[in-house]
Amino acid sequence: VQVDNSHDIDIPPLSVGYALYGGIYRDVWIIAPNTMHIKVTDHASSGIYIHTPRVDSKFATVQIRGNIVNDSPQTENVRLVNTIVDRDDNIIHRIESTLKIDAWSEKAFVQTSEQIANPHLWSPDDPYLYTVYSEVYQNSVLVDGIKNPLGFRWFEFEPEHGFSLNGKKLQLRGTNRHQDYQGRGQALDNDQHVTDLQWIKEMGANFVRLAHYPQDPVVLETTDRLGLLVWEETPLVNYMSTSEDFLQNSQNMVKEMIRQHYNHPSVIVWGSMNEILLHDKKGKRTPQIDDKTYLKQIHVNAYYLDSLIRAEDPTRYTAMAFHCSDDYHSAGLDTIPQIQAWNVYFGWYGGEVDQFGRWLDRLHKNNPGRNLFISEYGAGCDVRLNGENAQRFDFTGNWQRFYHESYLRQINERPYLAGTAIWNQFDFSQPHTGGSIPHLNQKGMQKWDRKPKDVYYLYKANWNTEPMVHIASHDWTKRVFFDSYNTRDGSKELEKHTIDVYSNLNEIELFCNGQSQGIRQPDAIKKFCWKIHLKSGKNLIVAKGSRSGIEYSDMVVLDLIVIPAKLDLENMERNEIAVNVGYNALFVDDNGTMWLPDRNFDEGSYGYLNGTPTMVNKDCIIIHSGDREPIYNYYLTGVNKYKIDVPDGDYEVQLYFAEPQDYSKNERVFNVKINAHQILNKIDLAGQYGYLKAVSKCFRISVSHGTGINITFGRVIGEPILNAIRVRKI
Ligand code: GCB
Repeated sequence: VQVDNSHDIDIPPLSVGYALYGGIYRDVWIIAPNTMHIKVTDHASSGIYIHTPRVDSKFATVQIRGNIVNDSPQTENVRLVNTIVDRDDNIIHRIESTLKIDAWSEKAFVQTSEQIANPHLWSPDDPYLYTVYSEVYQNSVLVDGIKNPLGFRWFEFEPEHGFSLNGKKLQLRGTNRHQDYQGRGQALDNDQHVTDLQWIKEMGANFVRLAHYPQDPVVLETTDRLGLLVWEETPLVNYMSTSEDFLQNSQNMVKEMIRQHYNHPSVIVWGSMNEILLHDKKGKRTPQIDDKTYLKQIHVNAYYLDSLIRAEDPTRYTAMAFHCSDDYHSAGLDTIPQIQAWNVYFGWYGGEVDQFGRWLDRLHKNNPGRNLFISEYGAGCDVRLNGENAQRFDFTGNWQRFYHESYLRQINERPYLAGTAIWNQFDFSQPHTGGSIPHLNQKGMQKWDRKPKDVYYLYKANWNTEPMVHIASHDWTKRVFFDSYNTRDGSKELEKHTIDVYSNLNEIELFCNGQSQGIRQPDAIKKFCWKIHLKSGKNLIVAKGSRSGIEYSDMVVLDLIVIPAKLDLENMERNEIAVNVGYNALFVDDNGTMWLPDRNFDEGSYGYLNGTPTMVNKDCIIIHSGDREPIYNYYLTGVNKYKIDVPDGDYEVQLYFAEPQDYSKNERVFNVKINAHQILNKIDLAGQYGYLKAVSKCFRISVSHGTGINITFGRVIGEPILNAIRVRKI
């Protein structure tokens, strides 16, 4: 068996935002059937299609379709037996028929059961599965057989009231899943697929979107078994080719997906494309597509694919996921699928988090009679970054939590919404993306190695009813406190630190170093908040609550690093201070170096006297940054003076730079002085080192007469910049 994944303009996907590793990474089976067998060549399906023409809580009927193939030179008679058994292997119903099949040919069959009384319904809370054994007998000898899952359930999407399952409203609370694992790429073991879905179930989700491609058979087996409703989709992402071959390949993918996974009761939605208007027909990312001919062809293709899904499987719903662009409306794509779904990132790529609800209400108002769904929302988080003053796109855990807390509130307030899906359950590899860890999409609830981030427990507290308590600071164990805050107003009162707890208990008591910090009740999203004092060094934080007389608790040790009002590096870890210039949060790198947040200069401490904190373009990847990408992601631009008030003595000063603009020689040139010494003369980062190259320069200096370290920047051409600084006492 060979595969070839070279780029082909006629095969989707043409462009994606995730790693497509290629190769054979799933199980490959060689099937050697008897001459009389259930058809094995129908788009790799099981050859048997099961559905339930009628289901309610009292009765159900089952219809079983398929084809039997006679690969022999004689006409043969066969007996076809379909047996439905319950979870305990009790036979519930048996349907038998005989078929006469000509030599070298196949015969289609349809069997319909009688009414089955009191079917045990399938649902996320009670994913009860029956099994259908399909057997072919020739002269009473069993010659072929296969088993398929069967679940009794019915469901509906309704524009004003959302989704209902088995006659009851059910808000679809979901997430998205990519099959990508640290160190494995896409070549996951079955166990890893199963564990992924267990994590999702444990979080309390009842829905998963398998974005952006059909997934391993074990994934669907597991969603059936665990009770996770599924949206599966074909990989038409970002743009399309308008050729006839492309359409045919896309249609073939639709058939393969539906026929292979038709029998899984967990599947409720088939998607055919994702953000198909993100790029123009040449594959260039564009804010808007004006090409009318191209859009017209896309419309035709979208219509064909959606109609094909409806024809292949009228029992499920069709969907398409769009990005926030009016192009979908002007191209008429938004009215094609039965579910109009949107990928929404207000508060991440741009805008404010609370725009989400307002935007959604407008969409709802302008689309009466349409089923609306949020197929993606998310924010990136690198657990090495944290701080009280989180900002959009800073990759801190705090911003990711703030973003999801706000979205969850807004979602809960909109019952017309059928459902939502977090982007993404797990961090995943994404070539060419920037951010604090390049090539990694960090919007996961869990890291690439599956370790849950604090935000995972926000959803668990809200969606899983099993009692739990989580202090939302397991990823934020190092806190920074500037002692200068005390001296400013003369008080010795330490700044207070935020402690948030996610829990589904009615009340929680928090303890810091054995002392109660008070009992709190939850807000609407099951969050409990405290502002407390921490002492310098280690602090034991315990949160406790109870339900039905049983106590539940969580604990974490927080390490408070106090930056003295008067800097004296001899009192600091490793005798050094490192500052992530232009950045708002703390970054602890793999060597344990703590890159402090930047600040305006305070007498006796450190900081900038001027300059503007700036972020590099989100797609930029810094070359030679090692594990220290975060120190190059932000910088001060237009800086003239940076000051670090250390006592007299000898110091090693290291300055870090990376040219953030695609400049060539002589577009940004500056001088740098430390105290009276010119240490860099006409440095030209782009000209000497190149665009986005990590550069660091180290100097030894002596400080005397109480001047501290004064770094001054002299502009020759353009604005001087600085990315980070590290000072060590020697
Ligand atoms: C999207 C895409 C998804 C990306 C995600 C992101 O809208 O559908 O494939 O990974 O945004 O993280 O930007």
